[in-house]
Amino acid sequence: MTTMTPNSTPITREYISQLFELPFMDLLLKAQTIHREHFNANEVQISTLLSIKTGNCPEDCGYCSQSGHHRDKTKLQAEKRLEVDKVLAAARRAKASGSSRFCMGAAWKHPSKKDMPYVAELIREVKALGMETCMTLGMLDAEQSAQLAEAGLDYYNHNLDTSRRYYDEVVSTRSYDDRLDTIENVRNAGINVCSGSIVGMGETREDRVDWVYELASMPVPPESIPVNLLVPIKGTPLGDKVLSEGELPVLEWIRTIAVTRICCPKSYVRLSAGRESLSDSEQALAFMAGANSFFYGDKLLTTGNASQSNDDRLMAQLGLTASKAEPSVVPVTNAMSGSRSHLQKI
Ligand code: SAM
Ligand code: DTB
Ligand code: SF4
Repeated sequence: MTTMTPNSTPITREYISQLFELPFMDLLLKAQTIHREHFNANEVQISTLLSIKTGNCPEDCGYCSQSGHHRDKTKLQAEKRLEVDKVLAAARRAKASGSSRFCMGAAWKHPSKKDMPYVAELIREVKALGMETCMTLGMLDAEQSAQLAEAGLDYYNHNLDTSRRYYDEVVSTRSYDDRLDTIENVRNAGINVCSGSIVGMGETREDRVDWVYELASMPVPPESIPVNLLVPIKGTPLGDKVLSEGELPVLEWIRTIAVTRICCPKSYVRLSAGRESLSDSEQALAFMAGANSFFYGDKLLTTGNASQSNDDRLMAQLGLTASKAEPSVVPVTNAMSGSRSHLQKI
């Protein structure tokens, strides 16, 4: 089943490219209108992240502080697997502060056989607290995906990160097809898919078009789509490149969010890495563009996040409320009314 445009034609790269070219206000109105047809526009889903195994990763992702390939320059201190009790204490704190989902990340190429009982225990125990669970542990085969599904995992995060074309500039130790295989294994195991990208790594708009096309043309697009804005980390190849050549304008990241919302209308679109450096107004525009999820808590995996107190104040100012573990979806009849004819030209 291919995702369709509002005119009921299959989504094409040309359509996505035309969306990117729209005047900013038209693009935002279109994204906000589509958002309201599928979601309560004043409700956001909140997740908290925790790194359960930090650093010395065998992969060479050019943006990542945790790659063992860049550790001489990033000086990131590697850590062993976090004890179950410590993970659960963090999950309890996240729940108490309003998060509905707890997302656990590990700096692995893939989980090893001896890691599987550990991650299965974490899934069971975090679920027992009444939270949704998400994990991001690197590549998974079909058997591992089935084991995580059996333990009750709700979401698995595995990003495409960029277009197939730009991919070789980003990572060499795992292929684009490896990533698609993991996503397919997760999907086949019945786990919800969380898959997104990083924008601002030196890729072109055409690369962003191709990445949206990859998602929108999946048999079922991911339920959750993080649109990370690169956190440029000194000592990583892509961080250093962006720090010397200049960062992508924030409005292009917001455009990417809006286009993602339009092309994957039923997915949660998440503001992920990069929020710490953004103003309130930039984040408000990102929500206007159809983002309806974000990471809450002072830390992401290894880098800082927008502070909880700032997020609480911003949510209050915008009138946003946190959705429960089972997010509510507004029926189409409650959606913003008004003519959409001008939005259906492309
Ligand atoms: N090791 C696992 C993997 O890569 O599959 C999971 C953890 S990894 C850190 C999860 C995602 O975080 C990456 O795919 C990437 O999209 C995002 N990420 C990592 N470093 C980032 C950075 N500096 N800026 C923005 N996003 C980043
Ligand atoms: C995702 O797409 N973004 C999150 C989550 N999935 C695991 C990770 C962001 C990491 C930002 C860099 C860091 O903190 O190390
Ligand atoms: Fe390892 Fe994930 Fe970082 Fe890549 S993004 S180096 S796989 S932790």
